[in-house]
Amino acid sequence: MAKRKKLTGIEHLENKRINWFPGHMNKAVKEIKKKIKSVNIVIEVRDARAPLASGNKGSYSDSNGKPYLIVLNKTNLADPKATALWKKYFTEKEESFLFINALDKNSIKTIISTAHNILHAHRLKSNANIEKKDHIKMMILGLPNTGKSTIINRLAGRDATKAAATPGQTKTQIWVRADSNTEILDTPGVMPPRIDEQRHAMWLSAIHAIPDHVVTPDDSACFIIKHCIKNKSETFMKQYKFETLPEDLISACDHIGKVRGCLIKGGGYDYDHIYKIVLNDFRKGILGPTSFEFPPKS
Ligand SMILES: Nc1nc2c(ncn2[C@@H]2O[C@H](COP(=O)(O)OP(=O)(O)OP(=O)(O)O)[C@@H](O)[C@H]2O)c(=O)[nH]1
Ligand SMILES: [Mg+2]
Repeated sequence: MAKRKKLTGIEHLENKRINWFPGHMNKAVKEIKKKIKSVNIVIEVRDARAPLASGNKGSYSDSNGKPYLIVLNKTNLADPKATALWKKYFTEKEESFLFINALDKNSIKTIISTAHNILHAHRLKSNANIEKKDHIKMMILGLPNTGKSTIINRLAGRDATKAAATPGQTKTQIWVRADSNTEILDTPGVMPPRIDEQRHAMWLSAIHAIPDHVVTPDDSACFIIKHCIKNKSETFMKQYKFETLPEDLISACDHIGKVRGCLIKGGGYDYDHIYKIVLNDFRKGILGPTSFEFPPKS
């Protein structure tokens, strides 16, 4: 039997150091730490496709004992099997968590009631007779593009804070009244100061928490294609009309170029165009629900 060809073209990524922590994030962290004292509960929004890699709890360690709720957003883009495992994981870790899809009305409703319940349980620890607090102030924080502002707008029922598909939309903190009893502070997305594992950087780039210019669209798109091939993704094959699973990255790119008509004058394929198509399709969920990260075994 012929030996299977090795995927070529992106091995260099294994050794590539990717970090993105521009100056404004440093400022954002300082402002978060200042304001955290005046809120009742902190909500950290993560991406359900990478529940630990898209977390940044360590950067806000000054949240000194504030009730903390982890909201894992974009479940509609994540692999449901992985999400089920993650639910078990967070339950075992005794973390307060919610898996949601901010674009779904029913899913979003649970955030405010859960936050009220967590806060009440927290207050009961210091006073068993304390009454439930009517009016609460919540702070929403997390990595860029995880859906913080979208969640706030959906909870408020209006476009109170800017939300869009590229990371770094929210530049300054903004208070939004979601209902008569709930005020929410939107904050700019903040990356962890260091990304130790470079595959995490690739995941964060694929889900667009890191802007394309940092990792480059070429590397991100190639990473996604390689991931789809490795996982024998049928949705990927169907989307780009592959009859059999491509053997390597280059033949996969050429095939996508052919079926999508990404040709350049004089022959050959327009790879920039191919990468753009793959990135857009992946981020819209067209290449199927994908989870990059699974709970650690131990
Ligand atoms: N598919 C899907 N898309 C979502 C969901 N939540 C948010 N989005 C999209 O994700 C993109 C980013 O949303 P934002 O709300 O601006 O994200 P953010 O966390 O405020 O981003 P920064 O302000 O840059 O830190 C937008 O295009 C939203 O429509 C979700 O649950 N599912
Ligand atoms: Mg925002």
